[in-house]
Amino acid sequence: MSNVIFDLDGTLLDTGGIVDEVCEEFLVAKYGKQWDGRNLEKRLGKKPLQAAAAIVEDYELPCTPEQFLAETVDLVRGRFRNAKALPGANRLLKHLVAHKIPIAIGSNSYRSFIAEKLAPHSGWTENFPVIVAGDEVQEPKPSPQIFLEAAKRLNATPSCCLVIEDSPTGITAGKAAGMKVVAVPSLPSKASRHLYASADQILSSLLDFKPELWGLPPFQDWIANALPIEPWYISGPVIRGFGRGSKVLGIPTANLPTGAFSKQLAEQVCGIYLGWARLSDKGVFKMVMSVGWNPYFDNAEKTVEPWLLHEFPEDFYGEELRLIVVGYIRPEANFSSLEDLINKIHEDGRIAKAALDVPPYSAFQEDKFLQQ
Ligand code: ADP
Ligand code: RBF
Ligand code: MG
Repeated sequence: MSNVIFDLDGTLLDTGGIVDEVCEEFLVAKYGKQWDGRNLEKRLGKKPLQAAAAIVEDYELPCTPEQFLAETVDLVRGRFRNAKALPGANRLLKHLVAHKIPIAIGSNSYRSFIAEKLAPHSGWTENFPVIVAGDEVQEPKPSPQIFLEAAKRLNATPSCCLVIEDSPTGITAGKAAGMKVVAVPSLPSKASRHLYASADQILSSLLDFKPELWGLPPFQDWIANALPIEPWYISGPVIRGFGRGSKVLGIPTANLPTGAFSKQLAEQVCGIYLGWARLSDKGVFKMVMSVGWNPYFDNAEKTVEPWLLHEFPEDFYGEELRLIVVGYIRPEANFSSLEDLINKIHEDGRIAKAALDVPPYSAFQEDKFLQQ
């Protein structure tokens, strides 16, 4: 594989959050209706007018899709600059550019929108000389036209192109173009997994992308079996969790209420992380943490559950816990037995313990946030 074609929205950029924000505000203000983000699959990877039609239908709005789009498009557009790069996007782009791998964007969005979305991100406009937009081809995804045109402009044969996509529509398009396709699904839940079945690989996020599987140069940025990340900081009182950490697994996890940092949490990839914990006046401890939905137990909400790598004589419900999360270990997984899950968590614990002794992870033990 010598070329990579990226979808933009939901793959490199978190624009879904912006659409949600605008729809939430607009539906209440204009129609007194409550946005709940339902039926994302009808909008994901679609052209703007198709997405608008889905919303008009789903919320029974007394307007045409054209009117809805006309009234909301500038609101959404005004917020493009707030769209954040998805976790792992900058890391992957920098890597491919450094190794001179030709890259392109193939998106159903309009050309002018794409330019505005790329602009705030350092290096993105310059690094994508090839962009094929929905308004530059006759048929948008799921037709292969966008990706075939991108290959043409890259001077590449389709079989030498890898597509990275978050939407089922885009996966269909990439396969129809005769390309390899890696999916990073934006649609959550097991229920939508079958929509991604034709992808060559399904990843939880770009953090798990392994270039060498596709004939591309490998990453060399893992340190001590973990990937250093932009640190994130959260805190709160320890609350009761699902009551199974110690009882079922023999591994206690100190649950935190997520309300105070729900937006921050929504942006984080589900997975296993390492970092440092300050517990009330008891001290600073190493920790390994699960972030997500615990697929093995099929929870209904996204939680954070740190296991402090220290023996405590007693429970500490209600005490204040502050966490700095500094490295990523692996995606959340499902397991065929409880024993396999427990073994994996112990392995995560060993990785965290060792990694936190070395830079860059070790330095955060001294972070001001953890001082009393
Ligand atoms: P819950 O489901 O209520 O979170 P757990 O069985 O997961 O219950 O136990 C977690 C509780 O155990 C924590 O809230 C904390 O009070 C206590 N605890 C004791 N040792 C530890 C540890 N090393 N790491 C995390 N929590 C611990
Ligand atoms: N649950 C899962 O369903 N899949 C996992 O891959 C997973 N990994 C974990 C890793 C660590 C380090 C910890 C502390 C927990 C993990 N769990 C995982 C969460 C576990 O299911 C949870 O702590 C218990 O359900 C108690 O709430
Ligand atoms: Mg717990």
